[in-house]
Amino acid sequence: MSMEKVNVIGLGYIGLPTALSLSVSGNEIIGTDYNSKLVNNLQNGTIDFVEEGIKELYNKAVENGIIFTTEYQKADIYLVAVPTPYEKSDKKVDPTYVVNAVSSIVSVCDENAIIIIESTISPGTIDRYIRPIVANKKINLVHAPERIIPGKIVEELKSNSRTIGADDVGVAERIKKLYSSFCQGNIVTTDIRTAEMTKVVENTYRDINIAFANELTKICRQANLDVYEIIRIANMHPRVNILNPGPGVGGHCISVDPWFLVGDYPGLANIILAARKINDSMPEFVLERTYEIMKENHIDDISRVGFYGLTYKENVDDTRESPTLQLLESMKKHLGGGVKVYDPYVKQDIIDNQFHELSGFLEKVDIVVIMVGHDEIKKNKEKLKEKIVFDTRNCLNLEKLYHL
Ligand code: SAJ
Repeated sequence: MSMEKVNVIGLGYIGLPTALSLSVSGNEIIGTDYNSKLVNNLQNGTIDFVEEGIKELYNKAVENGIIFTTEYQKADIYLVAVPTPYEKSDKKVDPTYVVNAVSSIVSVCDENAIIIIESTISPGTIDRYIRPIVANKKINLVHAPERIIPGKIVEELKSNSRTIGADDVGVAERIKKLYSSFCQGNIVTTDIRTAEMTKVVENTYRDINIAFANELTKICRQANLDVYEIIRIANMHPRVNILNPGPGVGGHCISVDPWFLVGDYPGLANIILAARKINDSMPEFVLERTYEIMKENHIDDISRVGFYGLTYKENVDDTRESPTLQLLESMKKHLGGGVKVYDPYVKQDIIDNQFHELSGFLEKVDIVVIMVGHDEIKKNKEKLKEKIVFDTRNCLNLEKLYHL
């Protein structure tokens, strides 16, 4: 196996596990991040996020000599995994971090270096923003978007198949070899624009399919039918696979990437836009349904309503764009507030009336709205026996439950 010297830029939830995996499989790895606190923590053995198996991977990588620093280093290959935020107002990708990373790389690297962009970017970003930076140098560009799912990152890094887009076939083959040092899935090589588009298409596909399940939920509510029973039966058809309805779509991928297509192809991206709107309407739907349940049970004190879960999905600590935060935002718009909220994964106070302990939270409320199906609540479901429970995730098997 050929060993490569790689400088990984951005040590977040994609960059760090990728750097560790590359190091464990025998490559010479320098991990760079401009956040000196994060780098300091990594130098001292502390990882800033929760992921199964990451600590073991970290320990092995340290044994293999991985280095963490705030500086860009001379290397043969650079792997950029910095965030790509999007502008809330116009839903366009903000490539500033990627652009800055590539500019910094260009100032330290030699000719013939390879720069891999792993960050999700909107289709066309490399042509528009990255090529101009490297234009005068002999530098090879690659786009190798990731597919790992938070909660199963370490496992999926190994087993997922992946895409490598490059201008040059030789470069693509070399990078394929690099990834196959830890990745056992199929590695497909293609051109850069195709790789960019494929990544965004994958997340858009999922958004549309979740939106379908959510729209069915609204229809079934009006028709007074059980959506879960309908999905269960429909999915017995060999070519039907409907996803799970829920309180909305959060996270930094599925709720963001489809907007890139809407922004760049207005008028063409119709089903994509409709899906986005349906998924974004779900927190409000949860609120309306909560209000109905309050009325039905003659409860009019909003402070007796508790929302369980603040993260965007189960068993992770990431709250970005989470349905619960969207819901609280929408309550604020209507001058409402006062509900109680608890999440076992969110240790800091990020909102009003936030609890940090399950029993204390349950004591203070009569209605519990399950927004996230963390294992914690599944294990403690007997504690909900005396409560009115609205399970938006259909994750609890209790005798009396309200559903979406
Ligand atoms: N959700 C539902 N119903 C479902 C499935 C999910 O309501 O049936 C909700 C979740 O609760 C969550 C949101 O959708 O709020 C997104 O969660 P997710 O677990 O489906 O996906 P992410 O955002 O954590 O990760 C996605 C993955 N992409 C796809 O599955 C196509 C992952 O593989 C990507 O690497 C990641 O985006 C990314 O970084 O792009």
